[in-house]
Amino acid sequence: MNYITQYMSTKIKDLQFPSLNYDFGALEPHIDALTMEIHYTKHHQAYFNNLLASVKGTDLENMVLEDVLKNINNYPVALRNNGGGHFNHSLFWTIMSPSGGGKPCGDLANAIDQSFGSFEEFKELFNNAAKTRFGSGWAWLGVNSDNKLFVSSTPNQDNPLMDVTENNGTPVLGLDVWEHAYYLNYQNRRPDYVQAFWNVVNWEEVEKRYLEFLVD
Ligand code: MN3
Repeated sequence: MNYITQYMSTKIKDLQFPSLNYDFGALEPHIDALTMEIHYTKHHQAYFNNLLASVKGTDLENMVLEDVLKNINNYPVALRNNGGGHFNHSLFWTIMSPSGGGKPCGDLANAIDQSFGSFEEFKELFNNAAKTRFGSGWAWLGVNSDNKLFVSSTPNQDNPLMDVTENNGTPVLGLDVWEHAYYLNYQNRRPDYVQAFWNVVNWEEVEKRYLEFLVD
């Protein structure tokens, strides 16, 4: 079952920790192997474990994570942090690939041009969102309920699904700008990490998500 379908229908208690479809070193030199290993096996695993622990034995374990995130204001903060953390990282691993980079094509490329003027203008907006997010958080490309693309950033493990965010919609591309995502290789140079990210973006996966989340 792919990631998207899994989150649309799976109860939190039945969620599986996702597999990584490439080696830890596969994204080098853009993202180094040790960062990937620690990020995936320690940080993401901890969000996942804490998510399951926080709902265990409660009615919440029978909820679908996406529904919880969309109404996160009604739920305990542990779900916002760990449910968001699990969702965000699960997306993050899939929208990167050793054979990534380049430009989007097809319907997504057209939508980006229509929404932002050009791919370059979109990248500049996204880069700014990633670079100016103060402290820990994420930059996003999302699609809203009017099928419009938007660029945003969120603090901590929030994401555009959450009712607490300003730009509400479904994320189709996300960049983790927590220091744990880049500090070993880039230290304080977040802009260099943001720039390098474009070399590993899996545009096929981003477009798949974009098409799947368009509202009829
Ligand atoms: Mn992270």
